Amino acid sequence: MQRLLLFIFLVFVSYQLIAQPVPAVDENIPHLVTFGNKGDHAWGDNDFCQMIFFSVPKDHTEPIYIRVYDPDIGGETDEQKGEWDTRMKYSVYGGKGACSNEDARRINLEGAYKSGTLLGSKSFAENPRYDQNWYTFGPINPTEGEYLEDYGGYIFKFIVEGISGDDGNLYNLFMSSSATENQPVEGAFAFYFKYKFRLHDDVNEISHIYPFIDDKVLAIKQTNFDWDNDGIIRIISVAKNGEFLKISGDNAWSESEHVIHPTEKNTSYDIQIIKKKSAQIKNNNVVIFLENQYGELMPFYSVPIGGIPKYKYSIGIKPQITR
Ligand SMILES: [Ca+2]
Ligand SMILES: [Ca+2]
Ligand SMILES: [Ca+2]
Repeated sequence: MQRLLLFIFLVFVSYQLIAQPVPAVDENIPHLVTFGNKGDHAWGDNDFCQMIFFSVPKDHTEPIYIRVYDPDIGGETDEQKGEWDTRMKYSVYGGKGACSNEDARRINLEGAYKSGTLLGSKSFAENPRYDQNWYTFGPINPTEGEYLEDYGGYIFKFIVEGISGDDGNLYNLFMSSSATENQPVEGAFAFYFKYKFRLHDDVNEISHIYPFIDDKVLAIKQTNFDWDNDGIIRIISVAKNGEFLKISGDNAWSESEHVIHPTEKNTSYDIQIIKKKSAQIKNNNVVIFLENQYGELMPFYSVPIGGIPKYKYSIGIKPQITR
C-alpha cells in the first residue's frame, strides 16, 4: 500500500486540478444518475441509490465542502416521467465505519451501508432555485472523516437516494475548499465501487473509468446493467489492447471475467466506453461495477492512479515460436 500512496502522491502533483469533480474530467461522463424509488429499472437504475467516497489528505486542515450541481429533480438536466414527483435525499457521512464497514462496499444495499456518523443531509424535489445551480454541504472539518491510510486520508461517504417518485435525477459533485465556488482541495480525490451514470448523446464522445489493479488482484469480473447494447466497452492497459467487456441489453445484466497479466499489477485500467455510431441512442443511463477474485468490489478512481495506462506492444504480444 506504500506504493499505492506514492502513486497517489505523484499523480496529484499534476492532476489535482481535475481530481475534484465527479464524474471526473478524465472520465468524460456527463452526469451521475439516480432515480426515484418508484422508477422503472429499464430506465437505467437498479436500486435508486448512489454512493461516492471522497478522500482528503491527512495534512489538509482547512474546511472542505461537498457541492452538488442540479440537486433538484425537475426543470433542466433531469429525466422526466409523467409529473415531476421525485424526491431525493443527499447525505454526508464521516466518522468510524463510514468506509471501513464492509456493508458500505457491497453491491446490494443490505445491512449497515449508512455506517459512520451523519454529518449533513438535505432532500430536494423540483426546485427552480437549484435547477442548473449548486447546493453546498459544509463546512466540514477534514478530521470528521474516517481516517484510512489505505484510501489516502480522511474518507467521507456521500449517499444519494431516491425516496419517492419515478423521475431520473442527473447531477454532478465537486469537493471544494470554498462554499461558493469550485476550488480544488489539494490532493483530494474520489472513488466509487458501483458507478451509475449517463452516457453522452454524442456518439463520438468516449467515456472512461479507471480501476486500479493492486498486487492482490488475479482476475476481475465486471458486471454492467441496461447498456442497451450501445457500442463497446474495452480495456486498455499495459498488456491489453482493447479486450472487450461483455455488454448488456435493455433492462438486462451482463458480466465477463478478465485475467490479470502480471505486468498489470499496480497499474490502472483505462476502461473505454465507446458508443455505437449507427444507433444514436439518447438518454442512456447505465450501471457498472468490478469485483476481484475474492468477490470484493474494486473502486474506480476519479483520476487514474499512476496515470492513464498505455498499451505496451512488447508486453501484450505473445512471443513467436521459432522452429
Ligand atoms: Ca438534478
Ligand atoms: Ca414522474
Ligand atoms: Ca434540474
